[in-house]
Amino acid sequence: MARKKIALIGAGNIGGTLAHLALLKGLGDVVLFDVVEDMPQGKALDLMEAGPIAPWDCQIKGSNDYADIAGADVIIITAGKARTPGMSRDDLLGINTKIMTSVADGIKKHAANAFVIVVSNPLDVMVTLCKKLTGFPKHRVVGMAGVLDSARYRSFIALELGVSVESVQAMVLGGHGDEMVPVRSGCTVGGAPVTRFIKEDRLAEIEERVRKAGGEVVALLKTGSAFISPAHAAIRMADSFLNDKKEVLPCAAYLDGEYGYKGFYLGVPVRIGAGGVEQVIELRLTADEKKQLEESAGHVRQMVEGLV
Ligand code: TXD
Repeated sequence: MARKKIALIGAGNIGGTLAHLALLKGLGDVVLFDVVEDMPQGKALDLMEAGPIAPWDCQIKGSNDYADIAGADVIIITAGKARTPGMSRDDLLGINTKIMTSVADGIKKHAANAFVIVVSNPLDVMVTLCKKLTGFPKHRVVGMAGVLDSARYRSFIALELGVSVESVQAMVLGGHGDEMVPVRSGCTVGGAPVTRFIKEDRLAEIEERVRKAGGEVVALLKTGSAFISPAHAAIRMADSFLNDKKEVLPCAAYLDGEYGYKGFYLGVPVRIGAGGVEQVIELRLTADEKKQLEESAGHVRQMVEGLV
């Protein structure tokens, strides 16, 4: 069976890490695209030369020509500016809107049947813009945020309790911003509710750290934002699509009435398989979680109003 084809639009910190992970997991052949001349070709050559050692046989090509993404099964978009200290994700709106416009044009022309995972910030706006500009159906355009935010929630709970991260299940819904919604009522440790192990006020502190976790990394790195964990998150989504795993993952998905919202993207649990976003899963939320989700949805709606 011919190998799948993965096109990475943006060969920066996350893009380069995505290429590495895709090859390590044998997900398919990789095209690493960027507008910067030669840089993707250099990263691709370095990765190719790791093949005999790793080992992997999937091919990787660096490119500055959209024609090279032709026939891609999945596209992961990280093209755009990243935050530096003092910036909010929303501060990236202007420049990254211009970048997304050029990216959407390229993928529409050369890979019109691909499943598209958007990573660029401000995520909820960029994924909305990508769908609008490509005209792709809602099941083939999704945003990566909730898998990362939920992993942060799980990491901090596991750290607090000294347990394996694999024993902690949790989801973060809503927009990828300070209003994101850690779903405490669904957070479990070894299958038991987290509230059996951690007091409410301490849980609130941990959840606030989750909301600000991106900024915490930016403040420490000083020259950019997190890139290894976002890459793992996007690859998890691509893997579920390419291998029809039907994982239920929190992602920015287009809502058509689910959770009472319609016509824009919001972080909700979805089933990802060969059909892309195959289903939006509606969780039963507490009254407080519903209120938080409403506030988050309000911020996203405000950001996406007036988009093309
Ligand atoms: O959870 C999430 N969704 C977020 C997303 C988690 C972390 C980072 N988040 C955002 O991803 C971040 O705020 C940025 O908007 C993107 C990419 O972050 P990364 O850290 O990879 O940024 P880099 O290293 O600056 O890489 C961006 C690349 C860079 O090589 C540019 O040359 C390229 O994007 N770029 C373009 N590629 C294609 N086409 C165009 N027009 C273009 N413009 C810049």
